[in-house]
Amino acid sequence: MRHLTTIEGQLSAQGLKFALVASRFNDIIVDRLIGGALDCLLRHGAARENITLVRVPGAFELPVVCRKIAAKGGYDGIVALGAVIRGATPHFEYIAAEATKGLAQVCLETGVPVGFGLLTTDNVEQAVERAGSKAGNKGADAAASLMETIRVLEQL
Ligand code: INI
Repeated sequence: MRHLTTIEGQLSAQGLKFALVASRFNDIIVDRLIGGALDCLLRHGAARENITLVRVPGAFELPVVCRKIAAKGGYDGIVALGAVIRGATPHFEYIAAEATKGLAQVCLETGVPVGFGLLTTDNVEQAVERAGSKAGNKGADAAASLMETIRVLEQL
């Protein structure tokens, strides 16, 4: 790779403004995702006053609220956080699919990157594993990916 021009993003949140958009549904899980995302951004140089937390009822509401925030301007990126758990709902597939598609659409329509921190799991145990235990913290992962993406976009 020595002779390639390589563009890659640094993991730095310094000087950036973020919105965390988090659902209240399954808040025992989502609160851990918020904590993970916040901790990741702060440890990478974000200022607490440059992070805004917005709460929405459920995962289904994440896209419309993220879209408004992205279109309004003033934020370098958004972390969307939620948990859709199969056991808890017969319409798991619809909510998970619409939230996922909707968030992708927000990124592409507005150009504002959204970190995807929406858990879609078969049961509560799997969600707990991804919210700060065995399988790490997907809120923190989404925040790190967002930072990296913002830094790549800045260079293009
Ligand atoms: N919302 C979630 O974020 N996770 C879920 O697991 C869930 N279940 O199980 O139904 C859920 N439902 C609420 C939905 O996202 C909307 O808030 C609601 O339908 C009102 O529009």
